[in-house]
Amino acid sequence: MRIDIVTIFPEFFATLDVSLLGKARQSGLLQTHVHDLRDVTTDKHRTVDDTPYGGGAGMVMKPEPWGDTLDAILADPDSSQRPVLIVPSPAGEPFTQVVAKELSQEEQLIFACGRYEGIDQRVSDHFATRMTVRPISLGDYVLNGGEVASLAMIEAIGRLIPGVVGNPDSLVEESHEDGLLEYPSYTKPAVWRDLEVPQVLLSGNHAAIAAWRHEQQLERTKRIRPDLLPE
Ligand code: JDE
Repeated sequence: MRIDIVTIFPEFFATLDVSLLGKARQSGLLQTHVHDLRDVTTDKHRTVDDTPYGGGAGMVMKPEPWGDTLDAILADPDSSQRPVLIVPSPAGEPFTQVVAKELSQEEQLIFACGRYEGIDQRVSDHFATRMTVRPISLGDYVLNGGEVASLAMIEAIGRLIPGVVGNPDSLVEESHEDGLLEYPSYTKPAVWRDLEVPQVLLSGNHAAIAAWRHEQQLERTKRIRPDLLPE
């Protein structure tokens, strides 16, 4: 998979060198390209924003630097035929494990990291003819820019690329595919600060352990995320 990131803060993406995704990049399973939006500006102040038409607070990102940067990415002979343009935004569709799985099967993703109050709408409108544009929200809160949201999505997507996670079993168990929250996990020692590991986990009875874990998942989901349960 190829991932392009367009941002005015390329330093945020230095962390792509570490951990699992760093290994995926070293092994060639993942290529990442970070583009500084200000590199295509020509004025002394390297301006990327301006005041909103119609008035209102804050600034809006100008369309020209986005157009020039995205044109250059599409013109790269290694770019795919129709990449997916992901625009992190509180106004996007919710990011879920299902969305991560879909995106992990794409050849090329481009993350457009907006700052200020957002990006001139015509950038999405124009590139929708040349890419699949998906505004995506990490959750119902406002960040200062799309960078941190992009990093979270890249991590969730990157670990689903075949070969990136060492043990595929760990993907199946955590996959949220049953739509329930995870069961609680324990490891050694069996007693820590007077707290004991639940006896059933030490019993060796695999059916009883599976039943207990499922019960724990249901109880947690009912208590913390009742919206995930069917009627
Ligand atoms: C992504 N969940 C939240 C923020 C924004 C007022 C202030 C700022 C592309 O347009 C954007 C992007 C962002 C940054 O992303 C997030 C986010 N998932 O905040 C604004 C909108 N209204 C606009």
